[in-house]
Amino acid sequence: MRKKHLVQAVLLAMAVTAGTVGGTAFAADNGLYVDQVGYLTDHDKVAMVRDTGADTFSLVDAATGKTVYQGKLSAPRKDANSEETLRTADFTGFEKAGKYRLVVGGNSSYPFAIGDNVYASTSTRVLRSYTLSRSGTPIDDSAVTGLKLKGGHMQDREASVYFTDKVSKKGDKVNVLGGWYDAGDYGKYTTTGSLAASELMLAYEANRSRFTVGQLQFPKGTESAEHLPDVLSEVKYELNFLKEMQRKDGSTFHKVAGAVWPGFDKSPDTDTQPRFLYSTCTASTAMYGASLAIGMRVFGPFEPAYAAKLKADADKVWNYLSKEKKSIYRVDEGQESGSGPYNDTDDSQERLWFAAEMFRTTGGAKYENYLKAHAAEFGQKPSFFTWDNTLGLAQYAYLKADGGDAKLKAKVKQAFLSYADEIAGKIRGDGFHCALAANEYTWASTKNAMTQADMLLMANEFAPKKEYVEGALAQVHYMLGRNALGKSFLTGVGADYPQHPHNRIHESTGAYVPGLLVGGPNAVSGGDPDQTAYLKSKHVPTAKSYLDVLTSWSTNEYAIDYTGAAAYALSHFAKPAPLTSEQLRKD
Ligand SMILES: [Ca+2]
Repeated sequence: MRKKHLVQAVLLAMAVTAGTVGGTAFAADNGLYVDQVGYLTDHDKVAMVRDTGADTFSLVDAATGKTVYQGKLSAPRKDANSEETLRTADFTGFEKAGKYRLVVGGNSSYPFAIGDNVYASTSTRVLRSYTLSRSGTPIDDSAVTGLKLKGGHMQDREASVYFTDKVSKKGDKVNVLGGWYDAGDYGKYTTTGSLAASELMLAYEANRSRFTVGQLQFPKGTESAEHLPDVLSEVKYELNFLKEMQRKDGSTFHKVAGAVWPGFDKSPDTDTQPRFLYSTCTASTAMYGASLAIGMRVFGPFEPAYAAKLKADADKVWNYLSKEKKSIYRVDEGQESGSGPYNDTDDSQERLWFAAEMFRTTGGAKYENYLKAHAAEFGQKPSFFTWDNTLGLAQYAYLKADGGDAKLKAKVKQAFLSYADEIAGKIRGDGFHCALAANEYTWASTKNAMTQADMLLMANEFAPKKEYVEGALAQVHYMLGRNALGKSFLTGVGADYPQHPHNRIHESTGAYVPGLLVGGPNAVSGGDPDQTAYLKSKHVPTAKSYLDVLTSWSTNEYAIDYTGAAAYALSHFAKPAPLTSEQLRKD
């Protein structure tokens, strides 16, 4: 969503829609679309096939080529968003664990696994990507990715406030060291930082058994606590940074970044430009409050004193927002010259989220009173949650809370489930079983799909339905290559994954960080110059509006909140497993 500016003339003259990767002899787009990681036993197992008239398929053992299963393809169906005519190959009945390829006519798919835990390394790589995005600390991941940093943006110890108001003075120095880099740039934002930390904590809360100590194989010297599941050590690193962003009155700074976009040759170590604290925003402050409320619950059993500190900061947020009732998004000239705006000028959904999380955590009447006072908005059908609209998360928190007003709960539940059923309907109607409607192929479309997966899994907690779980898993398949491009949108995962993600750490260090979710197809012209030119150059089907080029930040950049949406869904389907460095590197 952030508007980025092209600062470097690194225009790659490549217009790659389906690159060939990994030395495989199999064409990237031969019309066979599989999840390039694999399929789970006891779940639907479906691949899509471009219609060529063939009406049978087989599965062959990837090592021996021996046929292990044969079946009939479905009748052909036209798919609107990809403009392909597709058949489905359904091998749900084949449950033998192993590595296979799909064969139709003379064509053979990428290999994929069938098993009861095929996403273990994918899920771990996704979680590890946060560790490798840490700012303000040395990183030595020579055992896995080779990423080595002395410590990025150590100047954040003395970031300068960019504006003057009642609380801060322009030029004040504040220590905001640490936290995660947001995306392909080196900004750190309260908005997405709070959301991503929350996504990981909610994933932990929903599936605690999926998170263990030692799971992330932290790089040498990484700050972590042995009594915490690794994911909570990772989240704590971000919460400790967000705490530094909170001001005396309970509000937060909106972001810390440089005044110019760093070049692609700048690593976190060598981008030594001064950094500034820009803006304050009630929506991002409320999101910070929500992350504190969740933190109180998940850290409480391990570290009661830490949870109490989170509570004290959450109280400060509550008091601030109680006094400051208007939605504030402060704008000073020049604040967007080297970072994205994340401009949310309607904080109503974020205030609801904060209140609902506080009610879930504490049961305090004042929090529910806030929800009741805003019942009309709170009871609306949500959309998939985003950094600028967290209504869905607010509703989920309230529905998970003990007690509460039966009437309001029924209304909220009905709203949430009506949206879940709408998602399920879209999946049934899509040729690739993707949840995205045509108008949802926007900037960060893969995140839009994964967030809908998350909301199906959330709905499944109140109203268990096989269709919700299989619909969520279908979005994992979409993300990992079962899509019109035959492309995995998760870096380093699958057979054909992004080769040139918009990522300054990659470009400046030569290391490749796996497990980052890139934005994917964006059919809305104007996202970035490459994407705009591509869409103008010829007719591009909606579901194929993607470029694997460095400078297409509106299709090929990752962000911590995109990856968080993927982490949530994957943690439902993946169990921890002992993994080698090789398994954590790349497929
Ligand atoms: Ca909002």
